[in-house]
Amino acid sequence: MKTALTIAGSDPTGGAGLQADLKVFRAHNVHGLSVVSAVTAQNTKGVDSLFPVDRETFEKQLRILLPDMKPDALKLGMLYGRWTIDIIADMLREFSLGNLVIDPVTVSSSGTSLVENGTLDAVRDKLFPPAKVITPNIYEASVLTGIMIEDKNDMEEAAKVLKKMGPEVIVITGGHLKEIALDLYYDGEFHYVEGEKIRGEYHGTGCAFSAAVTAHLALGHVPLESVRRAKDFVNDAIKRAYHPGRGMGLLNL
Ligand code: PXL
Repeated sequence: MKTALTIAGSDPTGGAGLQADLKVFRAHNVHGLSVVSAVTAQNTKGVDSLFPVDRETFEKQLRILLPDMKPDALKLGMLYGRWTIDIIADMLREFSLGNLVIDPVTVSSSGTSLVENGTLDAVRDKLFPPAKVITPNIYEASVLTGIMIEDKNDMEEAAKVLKKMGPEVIVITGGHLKEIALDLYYDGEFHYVEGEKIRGEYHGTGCAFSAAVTAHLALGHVPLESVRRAKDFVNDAIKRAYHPGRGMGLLNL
């Protein structure tokens, strides 16, 4: 069986974070590994608080796991603190890890900031160069590039700027842009990946999408195929979403 690793925060609702990632890996018949970067206290109404793990706890999880199991692909979700970036960059080199997917998480679906100031800059400088695919949403792409994305042209401009930062493939997800229901895929050429625009507020769509891309890369698919299949997977999970809590809906992963 292929393996995929998620380095991410814990979300007790099971809707986002490493819990969602593991479900997505399982749904693709990929064995999931998980290293926790932070623990959140949240419910379907929003994030109450977050508790980053300390440096030793973070580093030790990777240092003990990776000599034993080398993941076929890995994804980075919520990362708290610049030092986590240095540790990850070292591990990528030391264990020759490829198929790196980065979901540059900034805020929760309910609007709470999930990163410390400066973390995203460090992700951009140190982890974008070795990344295979990055999956910012429109808001995250705007923050990373300084381009206010309001239409398709802005999205393409931002993708070009992001590509210069080093990743092989840029996917800007359009879920947060009103008129456009398409995700932009850019690897030097533009492709639009279709998806229906589904109304409603769902928690964890970004996590599920990047985890599905990671699972497909682990299975050996090329990035464009991985992204197309991931999009279909997430759309299907949204259509079958449920409301187990009193707040946002959760994807049926
Ligand atoms: O969707 C971004 C995200 C990532 N990781 C964790 C989260 C959230 C959103 O709430 O809780 C742990």
